[in-house]
Amino acid sequence: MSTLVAVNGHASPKAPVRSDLKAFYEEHGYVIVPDALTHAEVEELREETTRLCRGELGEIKGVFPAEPGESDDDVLRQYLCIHFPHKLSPVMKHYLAQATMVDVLTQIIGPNVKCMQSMLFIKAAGKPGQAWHQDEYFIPTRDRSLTGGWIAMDDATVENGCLWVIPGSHKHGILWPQRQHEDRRFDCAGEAIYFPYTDDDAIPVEVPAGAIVFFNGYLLHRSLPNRAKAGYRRVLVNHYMSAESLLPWRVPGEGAHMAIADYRDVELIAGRDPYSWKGLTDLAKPFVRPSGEGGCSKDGKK
Ligand SMILES: O=C(O)CCC(=O)C(=O)O
Repeated sequence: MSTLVAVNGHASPKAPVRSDLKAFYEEHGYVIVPDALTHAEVEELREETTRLCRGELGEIKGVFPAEPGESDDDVLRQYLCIHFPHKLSPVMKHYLAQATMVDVLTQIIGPNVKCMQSMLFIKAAGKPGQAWHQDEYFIPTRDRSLTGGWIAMDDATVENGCLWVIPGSHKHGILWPQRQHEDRRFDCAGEAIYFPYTDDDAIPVEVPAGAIVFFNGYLLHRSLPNRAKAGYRRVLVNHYMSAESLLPWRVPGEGAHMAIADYRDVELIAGRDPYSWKGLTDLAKPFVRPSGEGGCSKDGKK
């Protein structure tokens, strides 16, 4: 059984031993696997992050190719988060199906697992976090199997804007409404409201670089701004689901029939794809998420 330890005054469950992973995840809605990546693997991801932000791997909407003399720090500080980095980077694509990732996902989702999204957070000192939300609000699976795999590329701490979660909040199986907010601590993404918890129910998920945090698509989570004086809180977070479920998300065309709508720009990372007969489509293009530093527009897109 897992024990409770204090993290900055908050009760935070310790990483469970491997055989407890699934039970812990089902109870709390998240689980931490420390040391999932080696130092060399973390370094590889950091270097690839810099290459992506310098525009060296190809076009990303919102990224301006770096000038030859521009320092890596000056480049990295410009971007909060890049969506779909795996579409340009073979390295990021490789980590969608990293060994520990696949091992844990097949325990908590099932034998057949697909990935539909990656997001690369750079989050330099001073950059905002993301308000309370549930990932299934944005990415609807039909069987509630959505799972985030959050790979820490730096030690994530309360000071530099680690993830915060409300343990057990996934169990309601309810998608809470969202509204636009004007809270400058957070980026332009919406904020969940009307859920039966307060900030006091949340715990910080402080993890060392190389850890992976797995979390359920119905779990309420957020991150606060990076309040460190310097440095980054870099994370590659990928989203996964069972390959048995259709994915009515980003489906092109007016009047798509939602009962059979199925986004097919996915990567199978374990097992088999029961819908392989449909083939795959290359739809997603990498883009920079609005940080909200200059304010957000009404549609949340700045
Ligand atoms: O890491 C963060 O700052 C936010 C990540 C997040 O909310 C998510 O992956 O859904």
